[in-house]
This record gives sequence, structure tokens and C-alpha cells, in this order.
Amino acid sequence: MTARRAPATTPGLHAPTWPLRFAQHYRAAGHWRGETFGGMLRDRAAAHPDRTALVDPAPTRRTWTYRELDERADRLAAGFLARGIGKGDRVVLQLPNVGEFVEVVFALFRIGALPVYALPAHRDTEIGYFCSFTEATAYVVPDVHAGFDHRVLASKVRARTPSLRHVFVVGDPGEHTALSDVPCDPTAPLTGPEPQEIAFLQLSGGTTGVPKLIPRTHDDYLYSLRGSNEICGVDEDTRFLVVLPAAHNFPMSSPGWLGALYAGGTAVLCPEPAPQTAFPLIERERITMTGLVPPLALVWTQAATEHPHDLSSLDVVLVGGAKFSSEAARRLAPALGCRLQQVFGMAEGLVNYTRLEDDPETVVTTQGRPISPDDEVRIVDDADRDVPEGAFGHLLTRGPYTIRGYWRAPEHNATAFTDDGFYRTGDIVRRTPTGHLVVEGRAKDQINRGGEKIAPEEVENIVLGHPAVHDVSVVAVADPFLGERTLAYVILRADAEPLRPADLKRYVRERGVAAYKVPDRVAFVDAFPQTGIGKVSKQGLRSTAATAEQH
Ligand code: OOB
Repeated sequence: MTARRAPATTPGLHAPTWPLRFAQHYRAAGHWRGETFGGMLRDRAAAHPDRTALVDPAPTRRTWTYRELDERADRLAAGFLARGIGKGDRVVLQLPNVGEFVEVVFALFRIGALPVYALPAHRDTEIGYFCSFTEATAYVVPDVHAGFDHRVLASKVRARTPSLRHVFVVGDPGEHTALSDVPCDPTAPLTGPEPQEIAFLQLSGGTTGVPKLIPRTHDDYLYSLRGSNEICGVDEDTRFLVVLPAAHNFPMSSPGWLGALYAGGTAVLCPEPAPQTAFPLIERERITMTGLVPPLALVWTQAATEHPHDLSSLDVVLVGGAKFSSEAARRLAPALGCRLQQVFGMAEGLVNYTRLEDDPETVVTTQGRPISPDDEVRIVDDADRDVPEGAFGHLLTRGPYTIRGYWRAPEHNATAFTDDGFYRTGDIVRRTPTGHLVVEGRAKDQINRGGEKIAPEEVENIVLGHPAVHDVSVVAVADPFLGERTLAYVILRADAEPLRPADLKRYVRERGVAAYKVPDRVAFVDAFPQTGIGKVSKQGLRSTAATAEQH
């Protein structure tokens, strides 16, 4: 191994971390301040115990002051400890936007156990993988959410995952343990994790057969919160509405519910993102800020003209997760009566924002610039050479809150990062003279379905399991609302019984995957276009799809 190679995996971290020289610099620059999330909540509760930290408005309105949230986290942490959940243990957390989500996260932070943030849409395939890959000790679920009984899923996963000793349920526990039975009086003070240790595992959008896990430390994530708060003007008067799933990096930290709590503001949980639910909440809770993905931003923009509600408290709306077209961006602020910030971020780290002081044209036509002066951004050609200033290229990045490697993934890390530690984002961008980035496309094999990321390989592997399928290739097709949706090109076996697209979609759904991964369209073909060296040409398939759409 040469000196230039990525740093070795630190024992206990299961992932490469920042080389000492970088860590020292990030500390000296004041980015990493030696804080932990557990300590942060403790400090805020001491500074303003009676301020409202959290509101869960549904089905009956519940609120938590900072003191209550702090005490609740302590009691829940004590209960988890009493059940044998300890420092470094992984806990798969799959809760919708409910107050218990925040309680559990802070309880785990206090112990130094790591939440693994599953999304409510995940099903057997994904949850089973997260539990077995992380050797999770516990899995936290709602009883029934959006018509789906998570207790049944939990029983199935538990039966085949030896490490999984506990299932905690918010609501009626069935055969499992009610989360409400867990809290108990703390018996000993908690020692908690160190600031440089991993706080949680976030999910990557993914380009491979299975999602990768992203280890974020207390130090690095807290820095991204502090930076985000400054850029977005988050303070103790901020009332942030969590519209997207609370587990996703964007509503969590850009600036998100954690940003609001860091600043001493209030996080209000929105049970679902439709304007019929969100607008009355904005009015009632005097919401000042929220974050949306582009398709939702379009729906809200339209709805604001049709269903008049008092949205006058709304000051800033952040839009990101997928490219927001400049035409749509132009319409948002006037319709909602707020300011717009575009955000181009990734769970791996780097987050870019347009600034509140940027001129309106920059806000609608760019995806912002990095949080930190120490975010290093390179835009390179296929051979990793810097492109001329202003030209398109692959975005590589390295910095004080961008990971140096995925968790337990040494082989993948070898290609996902350069030898000197830059993360290969897979995004194609250009930089404007003001340093703002414009996202022009994507080189990674990933589909961005309105902000929900799909790894074609993961869906292809499922479709290939169907006995009638000889081969499959999943590609993105342009969609005016979602930006992209999925199309599965399928070659059937010569001797296969006839199959309808609906049969194949049902097959994928029945394998137990998040609904957004079920192909929007299935097209049967005789052969795939090939590249010069005989691989399936995804580019060729995308152009076939585009041509077919025009006719
Ligand atoms: C956010 O995080 P992820 O990890 O779900 O997805 C990251 C990827 C980026 O690499 C890029 O391909 C795409 O999502 N993306 C955008 C975008 N924001 C994200 N593409 C175009 N324009 C944008 N504004 O999606 C995420 C994390 C933190 C904050 C915001 C978004």
C-alpha cells in the first residue's frame, strides 16, 4: 500500500476515517468542536428548559419542551440499556414522522448505540438486509402505518436474523414489546460516545445491488448543522415543518429538525406531505421553514393558488433532493409567499445551498455552493483531470463532513473514493464564476424518482428472480412531474409462458420492496442494444425509451 492510499479502517469504526492531519485542521478551524448529540440536547435543556422543542400534531397534538425531551431521552436510554442495548450496537429505526422517532434517536445517541435510518417505505428485502448486514440488536417500528402492519414484517425478519433480540413497537405491540414499556429510571449516569465516534448509519441512494451505509460522526454532522443553520437563518424562533420522512438526511439536517433543535427552535412533524395536511399545519403552528423535493414543491405551488390558507408565517422553503427546474423555481416564492433556497446535498456529506442574499437569478438557476470553506470540490473529466473552469465534469468532494468511506464496504470504497480521499459523487456539474454549482446530470447508475433514489441493479436482481425472465435492464425515462421514472426492459425466456407487465410489477411488489422501486413501466424486447465491448448499453436503452415516448 502506498502512502497516498485511503487511510486504514479504524478499529471499531468499521470504516475509513479522516487522516490525522485533516482531523487536526478541522478541529483547529473550529468546525469540529467536540460536541455530541446527547450533550447538545442536555445543554439546550439546561439553557431553555421550557421552550417547545417538538410538536407531533397527529392524531392528537403532543408537545415536548426541551426539558421533557431531555428527560424522555434519559429514561428511554436507561430502558434500552436495561434490555442489553449498549454502546456501538445497531438499532434499525423505521418510524414515520412521529414524536417517538426523535425520542428514540436521542436515547440511542445518549448510549452511543447507532440508529440505522430505514425509510417507512422499506419492506422485507431492505429491512432484512439492514438488520442482517449491521447485525442489529433491535428494530423499532410503528404498529400499522399507511395500511401496512410493520409487526408482521418484524416477526418475519426477526425469525431469520439471529442478532435481532428486540422489536419495539410504537402503538399496539402485538407479540413484540411496546416502546412505551421501555423507559425506566436511570440507575447510573451515562458515559455516552466520544464526539469523533459514529453517531448513526444513514443510507446511501445507492448504485449497487444493496444500499451502502454511511457512518456519520457527532463532530462532523454537528458541524453540518451549525453551518446549515447559519446559511438558512435558523434560530430559536424557527419553526421547522418536517414534511419529508424524518429519517432522510435532507429533512434531518439541511437544516431540518436537528438544525431546529440545535438552534433552540421547534420541530413540527407533518404526518404526510399533501397540502391538505401541511397547509392547515403551517397556519396553525405558524411554521417558518420547511424542505421539499421538487415534485412536492410543484404540488404546493399549484395548491397555494387553489386552496387559500394563511401561509404568511412561511419565510424560507428549501427545495432539493433532485434537480428543481428553473421554471418551477421561479414560480415557488411568489405562490407560497416565501423565500426559496435550493439545496444540493448527499447523505455522504457535501451540502450546497443557494444563499438568502444571492440574487434571484442565482437562486432559481443554480443548486448553491458548499457550506464550508473547507469543502474541497473538484470537477474532473473521465481520467480525473480537472476540467477548465466553467466546464462540465464529474463532481469529486472531500471535507469536514464528507465521509471517507462507507461502513464495512472496503471493496466498494476502493472505487467510490479516490486514493486521496475524495468522494466520487457520480453527479455531473459545472461551476459558475460565483462558485455556485449547477447539476447537469448524473454519471452514476442511479434513478432519481422525484428525490427517491433507486439503484437499477437492485431492481434488476429482483426481476431476474422471475422464472420467465431471461434478462432485464432498468433505466430512467424523463417525467414532467417526477423528473424521472423507471422503465424495465425485459427479455423473456424463449420457452416462457406469456407474461403481462402487470404480472411482473406484482411479482416485484410481492418480493417485499419499497413501492417506489416497482418499475413504473415494463417493456418486453427481444434484445438489448450493446456497447462496443458487448455490455448492455444503458445509454442505448435510454435513447430507445426517449424515442418511444415521442411517438
Ligand atoms: C439528498 O441526499 P441523497 O443521499 O438521497 O441523494 C444524493 C444525490 C446527489 O448525489 C444528487 O444526485 C441528487 O441526490 N441530488 C440533486 C439535488 N439534491 C440531491 N440533484 C440535483 N439537484 C439537487 N438539488 O438528496 C440530499 C441530502 C441533503 C440535502 C438535500 C438533498
